[in-house]
Amino acid sequence: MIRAIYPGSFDPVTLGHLDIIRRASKTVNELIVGVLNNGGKTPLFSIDERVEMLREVTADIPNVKIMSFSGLLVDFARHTDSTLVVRGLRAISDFDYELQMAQTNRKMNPHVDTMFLATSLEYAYLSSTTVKEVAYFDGDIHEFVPEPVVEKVREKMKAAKN
Ligand code: COD
Repeated sequence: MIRAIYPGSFDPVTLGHLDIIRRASKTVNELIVGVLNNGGKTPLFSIDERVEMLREVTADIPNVKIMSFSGLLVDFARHTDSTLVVRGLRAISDFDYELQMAQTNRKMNPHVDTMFLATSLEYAYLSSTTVKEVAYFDGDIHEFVPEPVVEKVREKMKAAKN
């Protein structure tokens, strides 16, 4: 039985994240998408909104569970009895940070390993930050985020500008 965590900010969830979730869910028995509740940056969406959006767009994947977490990822792994962390790699620029994080986590909890999935080519450029920037300037984000998320981002941006 392999239970894995796919951790992130998901502010908001993008098609790149969803692609990693779908592919990872096929390689493990259970995949917990762990949404960080105490990141350094102020998120656009609250923790409840991010969890809710992820639940909506993964509702058709039976072995995926969405949870929020605070504090250290290795403690969340211990708490959920998970032995694997899944991360997506888009470009070489992701690599330094990801390697450092994987090694730090392994040092703190040797029972937790990290598995990297290479981004699908069509999403290699995509990040939550890009989505927010395009939406801020009223650009079309249909190609970037799952359909139910499009309107939610637009509404947030409208509210942020007022
Ligand atoms: N294609 C493929 N993968 C993608 C894409 C894409 N287009 N976009 C993003 N991803 C991947 C990212 O590479 C990442 O693996 C994952 O999806 C989530 O991305 P984000 O940006 O939503 O989340 P991050 O990177 O901000 O998440 C950071 C964590 C929350 C995991 C990290 O800060 C953390 O674990 N914090 C808890 C504190 C802790 O334990 N710190 C010690 C670790 S050193």
